[in-house]
Amino acid sequence: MATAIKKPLTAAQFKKKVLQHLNFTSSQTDYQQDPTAVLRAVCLTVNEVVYEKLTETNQYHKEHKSRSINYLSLEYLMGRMLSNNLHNLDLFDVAQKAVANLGFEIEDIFEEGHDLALGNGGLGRLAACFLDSLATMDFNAVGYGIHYEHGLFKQQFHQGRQIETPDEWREYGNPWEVCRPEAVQNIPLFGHVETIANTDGSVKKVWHSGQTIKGVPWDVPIVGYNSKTVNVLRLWESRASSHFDWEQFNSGDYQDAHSAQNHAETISKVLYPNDETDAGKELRFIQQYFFCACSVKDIIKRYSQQHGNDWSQFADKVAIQLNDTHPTIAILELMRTLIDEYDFAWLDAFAMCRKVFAYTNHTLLPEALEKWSVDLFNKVLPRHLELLFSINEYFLNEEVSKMWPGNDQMRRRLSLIEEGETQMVRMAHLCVVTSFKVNGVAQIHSDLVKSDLFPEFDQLYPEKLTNVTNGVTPRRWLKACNPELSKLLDSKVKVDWAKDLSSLSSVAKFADDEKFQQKFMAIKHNNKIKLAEEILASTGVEVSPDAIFDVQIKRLHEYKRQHLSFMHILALYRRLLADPDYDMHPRVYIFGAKAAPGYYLAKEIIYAINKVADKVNNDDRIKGKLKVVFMPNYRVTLAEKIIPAADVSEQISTAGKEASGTGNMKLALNGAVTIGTLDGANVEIAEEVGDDNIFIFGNTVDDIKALEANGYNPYDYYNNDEEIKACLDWLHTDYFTPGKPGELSAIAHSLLDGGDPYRLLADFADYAKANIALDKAYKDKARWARMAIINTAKMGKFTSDRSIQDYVDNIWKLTPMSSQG
Ligand code: Z2T
Repeated sequence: MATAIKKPLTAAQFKKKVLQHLNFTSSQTDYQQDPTAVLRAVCLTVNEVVYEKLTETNQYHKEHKSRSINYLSLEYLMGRMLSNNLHNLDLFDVAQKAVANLGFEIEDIFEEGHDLALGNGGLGRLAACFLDSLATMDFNAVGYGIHYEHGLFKQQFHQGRQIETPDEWREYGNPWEVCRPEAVQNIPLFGHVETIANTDGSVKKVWHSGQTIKGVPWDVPIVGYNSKTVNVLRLWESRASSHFDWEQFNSGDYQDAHSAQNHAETISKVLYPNDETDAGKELRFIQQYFFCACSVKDIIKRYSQQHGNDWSQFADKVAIQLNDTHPTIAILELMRTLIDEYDFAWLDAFAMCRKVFAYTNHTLLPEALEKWSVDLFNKVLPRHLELLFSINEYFLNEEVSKMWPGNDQMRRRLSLIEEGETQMVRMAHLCVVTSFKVNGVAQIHSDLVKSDLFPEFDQLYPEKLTNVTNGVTPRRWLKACNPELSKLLDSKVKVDWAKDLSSLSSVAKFADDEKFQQKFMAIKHNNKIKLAEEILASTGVEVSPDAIFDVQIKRLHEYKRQHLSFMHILALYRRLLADPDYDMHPRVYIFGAKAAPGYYLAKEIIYAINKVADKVNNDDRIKGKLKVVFMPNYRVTLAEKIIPAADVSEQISTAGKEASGTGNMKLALNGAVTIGTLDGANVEIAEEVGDDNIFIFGNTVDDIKALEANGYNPYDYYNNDEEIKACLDWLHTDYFTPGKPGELSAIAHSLLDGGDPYRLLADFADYAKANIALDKAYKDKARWARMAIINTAKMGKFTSDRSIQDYVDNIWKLTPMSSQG
C-alpha cells in the first residue's frame, strides 16, 4: 500500500487541532466551561486521522479486489468510542496531554460521551468485539446494522422498580458517524406479484410493490488497533422516499404526506428490547426486511463497482454472516434479486446463496427461535414468500425425501413451514438449509446444536454444523478499561499482549511471586475504591473495598438465574441474623441488569433484589458483612467500570441454557474468579485456568436431563432443605416490604407451583457449598492472588482475534491486507 510515512501527532499539534475545531468548526471560544464542546473537538481531531486511514483502506481493497466479509446484525453494542479510538490509534497519551493542557482531565471528557447502545446484550456486544478484531487483523469487513433513533432504553429505579425511558444517543448529533447520500437505497414492500407468460412457455414474476421506503446509510468508522485498517459499520435509517412525499405534498395533502413520512421513519425508530424472546411484531418484521434489503443491495452495488455485470466471482468475493436469524430475509432478498433482476435460473440463484451465507446460532431457548406467520410474509413480501415455498419444495423433495424416503414425519419436522392453526415460517430452518456453515458460539453449545436442536440437519449436511467459541476484544476489555493492570502486564510481557493475548500466559510464572501478587492485588483494590465511589454516587450505598466484590452483570433472565444468587443472599442474611459472628468475609453483591419491559418475572426479580438490598444494607445487626447493590442502567460504559473491580464473577445459568457468555471472559481477564456452572464458555474457561482456579458447582447438562427424566419436582427440595424452605417462605411475609406482605411472592411461586423451569432449587445446595469454599479461598490472601493472576494469564484463548481467526480459517476464507502484497 502506498502509505506516506506519517509522523505521529505531538501533544502540541493535537492541542492546536482541538483549538482549531473549537474555533472554526463549532465557534466555541468559552470551552473552559464546556467539556462537551471539548469532547466534540477532540473527536473531530481524531476523525482527521481516522478518515485518512479509511480512504487508504478503501483504496487498497479496491486495487486488490479483496474478498470481503459482510457481517449482518440487527444489534451492535459499541459503547463509547473516543477512548477506544485513541488507544487503537496510539494517540491516547498525546490526547491526554493535549487535553490536560486545555485544563481538562481526559477521563472527564470521556464521561461526556454517549454510549452507542444499539443492542440488547451479548449478541450485540459480540458484534462490536468482532468489528474491532476484523479491523485490527486487517480484514476487509463491513458491518451492517440499523441506525435506530433510540437504542436500548435507559433504566432507572423508582422505589425499587425498573422504569424505562428512551435512549437519546444522538439527540445532539454523533461525531462518529457520517451520512452517505451517495449510497441511499430504495426499498419496495407490500403489493402483489404478477405472473407473466414468456413465449417459450416459462413464466416471469414481477413484484408490483405497494410502497417504497428510502434507506439512508450512516457510516461509523471502525479503527483497528495498531493496524493499517479503518473499516466501517454502515447503519441504515428509514425515511419516506422523496418522490412519494412530494407528490402528496404538492397536491395539497400536507397532513398525509407527513403521516406517510412518520410511518416510514417508524421502521428504524427503536431497537426491540427483547434479548431472547421473539415478540412477533409486524413492525419488527418490516425492520428486519428493510435492513436486509438495504444491506444486500449495498453489497451487490459494491461488488458491481468492481466486477460490473460479471457474477461469476460473486461467491469468491462476498461472504455474508448472519448474526442469529434476525437477518435471515437477506437470503430471500439475494435470491429474489438474482432471479427477478439478473435473470438467474432458480437453481443457479439457490446455489449462489448457498455459497455466500453462513449463520451463527446464539441460543437453544425455544422462545427465541424466530417464526413469522405466512400471512404476514404474504402481506409484506409476497414475492419473497413464493421463493421461500420454492426453496422448501426443493429441500423436501430433493434432499429430505431422498435421505429418508417415505418418511412424512421427517418432512413435517424439517419443513421450513410449521403446519398448524396458522402456518409459520421457521427462520432457523431456512438459515440451516441455505447456509454453507452454521456455527454455535461455544463448544458445549455447538455440541447441543448438533445433538438436540438440529440432529437431522447434522445427518443431512455433515460438516455444515460447527463451532466458533466467542471472544472479547482485549483492547476495550483490558487495555482501555483497566489501565493500571495493563501497565503491570506491560512491565512483564515484552510483546504487545493486546494483539497477542496468549502471550499473557508467561505471567503465570509470577502467580506465586509475593511482590507481583501485592502489585496485582493493589491494583484490584484501587479499582474497587473507584467503583465504591461510583456505587455511592449512583445508589447511595456505602461499600468497603476490603469486602469481596461479587459481580453479576448481564441481562435479567430466569435462565441466567440472578434469583439463585438472590436466594443465596437471603440464606446468608438468615445465617447472619441467627449468628452475628457467622464466619464469612464481608461480601458486596453487585448486580447490573436490564429486564425486557414486558418480562414480568424479570422485573419482579429486580424489585425483590432492590427490596432485600434496602433491608440488608441498613441492618446494623449484621455489622456490614453483607451488602447488596443493584447499579442502575447497566451498559457497556458501566461494565467498563465494574469489571476491573470484580473479585468474583457469577456465571450461574442452568447448564445447557447459556450459549456462551462473554462477560465471563471479560471478568476473568481482569482477574475475577468465576463461580459457575458447566455451561457455555465456562466449560472452556475451566479448561484454561484449571479446576483449582475456578469454582464449578451444580448439575451438568446430563444431570439436568436425568433429573427431568425422573420428573422434576421442586417441592422435593423445599421439603427436604430447611434453608430453602425458610427463604422461600420469607418472601411471602412483609419482612422486606413492610406493611405489604406478598410483594415478593412471584419468585417463590415460580420456583414452586411454577415448576422451577430453570432448576434453581436443584443447584441451590451445591451453590451454597461452593460459596463456602470461595469464602475460605478469599481469606487466604496469597491463594486468592494466585487464582486471580492465573485467571488473567490464562485468558488468551478468549480474545476475539482468535474467534475471528477461526471464522476466517473455517468459514470465511479471507486473506488479510498485509498478506495480499
Ligand atoms: C443474545 O444476547 C444472545 C443470544 C440471543 O439469542 C439473543 C441475544 Cl440478544 C437469540 C447471547 C447469548 O445468550 C449468550 O450466551 C452469548 O454469549 C451471546 O449471545 C453471544 O453469542
